[in-house]
Order: sequence, then C-alpha cells, then structure tokens
Amino acid sequence: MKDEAEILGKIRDSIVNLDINSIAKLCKEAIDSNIPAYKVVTDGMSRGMEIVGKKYENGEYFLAELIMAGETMKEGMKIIKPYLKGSDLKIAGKVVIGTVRGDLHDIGKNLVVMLLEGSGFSVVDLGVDVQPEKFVEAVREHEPNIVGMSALLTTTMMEMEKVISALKNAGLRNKVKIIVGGAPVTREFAEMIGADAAARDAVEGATICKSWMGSR
Ligand code: B12
Repeated sequence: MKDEAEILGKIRDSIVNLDINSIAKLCKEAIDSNIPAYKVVTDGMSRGMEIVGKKYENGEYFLAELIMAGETMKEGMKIIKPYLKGSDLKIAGKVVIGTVRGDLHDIGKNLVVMLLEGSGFSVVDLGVDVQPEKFVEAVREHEPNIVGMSALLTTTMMEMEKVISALKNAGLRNKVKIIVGGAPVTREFAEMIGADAAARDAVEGATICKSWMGSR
C-alpha cells in the first residue's frame, strides 16, 4: 500500500495540472488503499482547487484552466461520491444556492456547489438569474439549513438584500442561515444586508457552512 500522503499529493497535483485522464485512476487507488473518501476530497482535490484558485488570482491560470480544473474534480467525484456515504463525512445539511437576478456568472457558484457536495452537503442549485420569489419557493419546498447567493456584478449585489427581504416577508428568514459570495461581496456588505456570513472563496464558504452544521 502506498503512502497516504503520496497518493493524496498526486490527486492534488492532478487537479493543479488539469490532468483529467489520471484523476479517476488515482481516486480508485486511494479508495483501494483505504484512504477515507472525505480525505480524498478535503486533503486531495480541494487542496488542488485552492492552488488552482491562487494561480488564477496570480494571472498564471485563466478561465479555461479554472473550468478544466472543475471538470477534473468532477471526474474524481464520480469515483469518490459513492464512498462518501457512511464515511466520516456525514451528510452535513442542505443548501439552496443560486446566482441572483440579473447575474449570469456561475463559475464561482459552481465551484461552491462542488465543494459543498464534496463536503457532504445536499445541494439544490437554482442556477443563474434567480428571482427572489424563486429562492423563497425553494426554501419552502426543500427546507434547507442554508441559503447561498452569488453575485459578481456591483449592480446585482443589491438583489441579495431583496432575497433576504422576501424571505423575511414569507416568515422564512429565521429558519435558514444565509451566506453570500462573489468577487464584490464583503463581510461588511453581508452584515449591512442582514446575511449571516460572506465568504471570499469556495473553500471558506464550505468551511463556514460546515461550522454552522457543527461538523468539521
Ligand atoms: C467569466 C466572466 C464572465 C462570463 C461568465 C460566464 C459564467 N458562466 O460564469 C460572461 C462572459 C458571461 C460575463 C458576462 C458579463 N460580465 Co463578467 N466576468 C467574468 C470574469 C472574467 C470571471 C468571473 C469568474 O468566473 N471568476 C472565477 C470564479 C471562480 O471566481 P468568483 O466568481 O469570484 O467565485 C469565487 C468567490 O467569489 C466565491 N463565491 C462566488 N459566489 C459565491 C457564493 C457563495 C454562497 C459563496 C460562499 C462563495 C462564492 O467562491 C468562488 C470560488 O472560490 C470576471 C472578472 C474577474 N476577474 O472576476 C468578469 C466580471 C465579473 N464581469 C464583469 C462584467 C461587467 C460583465 C458584463 C456586464 C459584461 C458586458 N458588458 O456584457 C456581463 C454581465 C452578464 C450578466 N448579466 O451577468 C465585471 C463586473 C464589474 C463589476 N464590478 O460589476 C468583471 C469584474 C470584469 C471587469 N473587470 O470588468 N462575464
């Protein structure tokens, strides 16, 4: 059996190197070596995604690489997902998430969805350009623990406040935690509109959601 750290390192690197052809084989190797599935996600693939995010911020990677990294992680998740059930990664809770009305950016949101699912959350993804009423309907129907909203435009950020108002009017605000994200969104802004938290990236977002559910 190979060293756990070595295999996890290779999985991390295959995400960083966008090596979509080797990730499935490495994930199988990890499972065969009795590495817990959640570790393959948290200490392997998620680490890789963090590095990819940094490379993107540094201008070393561009959007094509980000998307490819996401696709590579998806290939890995296909192998890992069946093993996540019953592993230490408990079904953490339910999240309803969407990009707010008027905003079509979804690359960041999709990364958040991927990490939340990888962290054991069940996620209802409402997609992009989501009307406040649609968030309300989804909260009523799915009874999530958490609502996540994404906005990439300064012009659509204020839609988040409208969603929170709509949830208040429907008597649902106190039944959910609300997390917001997207490049222009700050902690101060979140506080101002009455959200519970803002996350600067998907990793921090998933960590906050996990902490709300009392898991790691
Ligand atoms: C890709 C892109 C597009 C694509 C979107 C494709 C898609 N499917 O998403 C297209 C070409 C469609 C597009 C269109 C437009 N875009 Co654009 N776009 C971008 C670009 C280059 C990258 C955004 C991105 O995907 N980043 C990568 C992801 C991974 O990062 P992220 O979204 O920030 O997400 C991370 C965190 O913010 C956080 N996060 C995000 N959401 C959430 C949610 C939760 C709950 C949590 C916890 C965390 C979280 O986690 C993510 C992962 O770590 C940015 C520039 C930039 N550098 O950001 C401009 C940018 C956002 N766009 C911009 C503009 C102006 C537009 C257009 C208006 C352009 C036009 N004139 O038509 C249109 C608007 C369309 C619309 N109605 O939405 C501006 C916004 C300026 C502003 N301050 O408002 C930017 C900043 C470019 C610029 N410098 O001018 N765009």
